[in-house]
Amino acid sequence: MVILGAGPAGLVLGNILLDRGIDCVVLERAERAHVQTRARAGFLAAHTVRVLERHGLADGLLRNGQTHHTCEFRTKDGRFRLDYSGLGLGEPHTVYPQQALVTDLVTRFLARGGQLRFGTEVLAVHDADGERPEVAVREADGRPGRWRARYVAGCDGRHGAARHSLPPGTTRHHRDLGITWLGLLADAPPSMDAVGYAAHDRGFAGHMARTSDITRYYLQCAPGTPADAWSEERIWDELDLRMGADKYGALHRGRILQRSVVELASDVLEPLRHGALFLAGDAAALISPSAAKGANLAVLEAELLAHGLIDELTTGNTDGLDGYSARCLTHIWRAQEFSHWMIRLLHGPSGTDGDALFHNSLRRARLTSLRTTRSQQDWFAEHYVGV
Ligand code: RFL
Repeated sequence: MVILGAGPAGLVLGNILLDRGIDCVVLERAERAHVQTRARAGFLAAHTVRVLERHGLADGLLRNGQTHHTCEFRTKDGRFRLDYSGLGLGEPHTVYPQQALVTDLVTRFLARGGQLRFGTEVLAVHDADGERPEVAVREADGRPGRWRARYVAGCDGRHGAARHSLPPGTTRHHRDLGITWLGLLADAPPSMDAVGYAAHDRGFAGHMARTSDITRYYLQCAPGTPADAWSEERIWDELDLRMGADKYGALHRGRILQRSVVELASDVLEPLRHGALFLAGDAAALISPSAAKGANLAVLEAELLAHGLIDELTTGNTDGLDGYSARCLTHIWRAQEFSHWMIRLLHGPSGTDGDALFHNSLRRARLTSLRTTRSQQDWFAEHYVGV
């Protein structure tokens, strides 16, 4: 088995397979230090934690993760909180930085004797419909190489080689939302004990804890804004303004450790299987980070794929592999639907023309329903923490 990519999807898959004695190699373009420090997600659903626990991969997050169960919405009408762990499914999030999870998964995979080739760039997957597909790579020393296996798992993310190796006939559902965020990682403790969503006339602002010292913030900016366009002072002033710091307390400021431009987009491929090539995680579907679903879907899909492969390789039962694509796509589309609902809730057109006024009044009505209607709150909580 060849697995492309050492992100959450590839590493969860690799660990589960290795644990069941299935020979696999993980090919990763980046160096180990890079994958173990790449800050991205942080909010893990209870289902994700259960999957990781089931396979002995949750020690670090159970030891160092923090439970989170409240989110707060701020608008010019005021603010309100939802304790989502007391609503819907009754489940909290576990906050554990993705780079810490990836570090745990790498360590565990290597400790189990797994082969993990860092610095190995996959160029293409050939002959996916054949008996032994071929994976063409550029090895760490720059020389060309190739791997052959019974199955190949494309877990190499949104810009990976698996997506570019698909046969004609693959359907791509794509939506560019025309919304841009600055994704910021601040060397500052969280400023509130909740996820904060500010729907402001000047644009969206978000606050998400990562650790007791590090906080992720998002700031909507004009499309095309370069990551370094805003000074740190301007970033903090704008966050204060949109988060209503004058009414609700100033944000804890600190150095901006990392910044990236996040273009909100959705991209789903269908089907997720082409012969012996399977897609999982961001390689299968890209989802905007507004509802914190990407890493959770990646883990869910990795487990489904692992079970399908184990069944096929140990008993010859192909039901899991045959149903893999359809099962994943059901989860993916439900997550996409919720993510789009969140996007429409948190972003609106600027200006005062009739269309902008109409859309923004709808958003206000949606927020009022969420603030006042128990059934709406249950629906929100179920989708917010569910995958
Ligand atoms: P990854 O993590 O991108 O890993 C893919 C790996 O493949 C490697 N690779 C290659 N290797 C060999 N050859 C090639 N040609 C290769 N091309 C790529 C890459 O180096 C990499 O190591 O994909 P995976 O495993 O599918 O995991 C997906 C998640 O990383 C992603 O969905 C989340 O980070 C999304 N996301 C969030 N998800 C959540 O569930 N909760 C969150 O709070 C959350 N916050 C976020 C996020 C994503 C963000 N970015 C990237 C926009 C916040 C941000 C800022």
